[in-house]
Amino acid sequence: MDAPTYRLFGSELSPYSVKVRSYLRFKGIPHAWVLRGPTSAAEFQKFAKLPLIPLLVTPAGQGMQDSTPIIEHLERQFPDPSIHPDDPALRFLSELIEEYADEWGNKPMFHYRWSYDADCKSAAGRIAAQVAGEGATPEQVAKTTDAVAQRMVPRLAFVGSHAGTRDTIEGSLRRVLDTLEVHLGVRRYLFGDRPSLADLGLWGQIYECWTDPTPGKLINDLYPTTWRWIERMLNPKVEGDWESWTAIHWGIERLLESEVAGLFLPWSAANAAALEKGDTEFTVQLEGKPFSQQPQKYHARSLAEIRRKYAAARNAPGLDAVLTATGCKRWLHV
Ligand SMILES: N[C@@H](CCC(=O)N[C@@H](CS)C(=O)NCC(=O)O)C(=O)O
Repeated sequence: MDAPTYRLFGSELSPYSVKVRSYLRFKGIPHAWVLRGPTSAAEFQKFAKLPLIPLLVTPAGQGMQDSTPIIEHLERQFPDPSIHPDDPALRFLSELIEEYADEWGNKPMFHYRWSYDADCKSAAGRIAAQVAGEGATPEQVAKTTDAVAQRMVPRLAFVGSHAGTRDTIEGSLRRVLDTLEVHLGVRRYLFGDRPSLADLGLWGQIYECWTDPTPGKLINDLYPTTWRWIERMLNPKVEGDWESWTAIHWGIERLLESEVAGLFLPWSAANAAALEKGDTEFTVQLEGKPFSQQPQKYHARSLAEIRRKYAAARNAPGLDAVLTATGCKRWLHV
C-alpha cells in the first residue's frame, strides 16, 4: 500500500492552487494533485469547509483551505529550505508582496480572463473540460463552457473590473511585468537565487495570465526574461543565495512604491472602511483616478493579518526606512 501523502485539490486555472503546488514541489513534499471535478467531488465535500480551491488534505486527514495559511502551516512542518529570506526586514517585504499579489494581483488576472472574449472562451472551455469530466461529449462540454462563462463574467464586479477601472488594472500588470523584466534579468527569483513566498504569490497570478490568450501574448512577445521565471516557478529550486537589500532594492522598491503603496494598500484600506460603514459600493482615488467596486469581506480580514505581521516585524533593522520611503508605512499602522 502507498504511504499516506498530502492531497492537493485544485485546478490548473486557479492561481492559489498552482501557488501551493509549486510550494509542495519546492519542498519535495510527497503529494497528489487532485483535479477538482466530478470524480473527486465526494472527497472534496468531506474535507472542505468552503467551496474553494485549493484544499489541502494532510496525511492525518485534516482539511485546510486558503493558500497563505496552508503554506504557513507546511513551513512549520518543513522549515528547510526556507521560503523566507534570512533578513527579517526582507522577510516581511516578501510577505507583503505575497499579500499584494493575492489580493490585488488577482485583479489583472481575473480582469483579462473574463472581460475579453477570446480569454473568456479559452478559460471557460478549459474549466468546462475539467468540470464535465472524462468521457463527457463535446456537446456537454460546450454547454458547460457557456454555463461557466455565465457564472464567471458577472464576478468581474467582485474584483472591481469595469470600463472605469480597466486602465488602472491593465496598467498595473504592465508595470509589474516591466519591473520583473529588469529585476529578474540578473537573478533567478525576486529576493535572490532562491524562491520566496513573494515569488509564489506573484507567480500564481502571472502564470495564470500567461495561460490566457491576451496577457499570454503580451508576455510571450515582450517579456522573455519574465517568461523564463514563469517556467522556472513551475518547479522552483534553490539555485544560490538570498541577496542583500542593496542588491535587490531597485525592483522591490518599485513594486512597493507604485503597486503596494500606490494601489493595493489604499484600495484595501478603503474596502475595509466601506465594510465598517456598511456601504455596498466604495470609490477610492488611485493614481489620481476613481476606482470603484463592491467591498469584499475577505480582503478586510487579510489587511488585518498583514498589519498583524507588520506589528510583529516592525523592529527589524532597516524595515521602517523602506516602508516609509516607499509610502507603505502609513497604511500598515492601525
Ligand atoms: N484566498 C484564497 C482564495 C481561494 C479562491 O478564491 N479560490 C477560487 C479559485 S482561484 C475558487 O475556488 N473559487 C470558487 C469557484 O470557482 O467555484 C486562497 O488563497 O486560497
